[in-house]
Amino acid sequence: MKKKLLLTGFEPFLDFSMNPTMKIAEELDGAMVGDYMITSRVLSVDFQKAGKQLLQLIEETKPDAMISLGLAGGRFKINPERIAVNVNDGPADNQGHKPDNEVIWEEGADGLFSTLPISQMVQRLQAQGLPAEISNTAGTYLCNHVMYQALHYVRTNRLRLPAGFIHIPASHELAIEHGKIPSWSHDDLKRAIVICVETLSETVSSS
Ligand code: PCA
Repeated sequence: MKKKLLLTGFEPFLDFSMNPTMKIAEELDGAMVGDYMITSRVLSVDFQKAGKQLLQLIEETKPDAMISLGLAGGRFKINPERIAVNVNDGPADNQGHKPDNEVIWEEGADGLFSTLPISQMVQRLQAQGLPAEISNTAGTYLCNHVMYQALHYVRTNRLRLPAGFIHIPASHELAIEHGKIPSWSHDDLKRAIVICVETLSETVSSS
């Protein structure tokens, strides 16, 4: 059965002159992976905008599943995230806003768990030769923000769709410019995301 998957990436931010998640999102837009037709978009690194952009995309595309991607410059593995927390904190975003321990949703839960099959994703990635590990923190910056917004929307609207977040390492291209972070080839990063979507497709259709 053909279903819709909303995939998001992010624009460049801080001292990262490019964002590999942006290229992956652009390249997978319109692709069919497993049972999913992928619609992908790039979100702004802007606390005022990113959540609204995502919620608008959900309402427009009415997806059956959602995966957001973010760059974790400095990490070595593909990291499906376990939990998002109800806080914005960190360096200034692309509009110069620097949140200081702000709550995302006043009445929201402190933390919300990913509803993606994160263990199965890690197992499949490792079996295909790609290093992966569940991460227990998505930080408190834009990636955590977008993950929290998606899961809060799913919960408050009582939806049953799988949703969550995957952090990825830098690409070689970015690491050459940046100089101080580990990296993967773009093809392997993209293959990892395709494997995660295949895993989701198989897990959902067998449940
Ligand atoms: N990574 C950042 C924000 C945008 C991105 O790709 C993060 O980990 O929060």
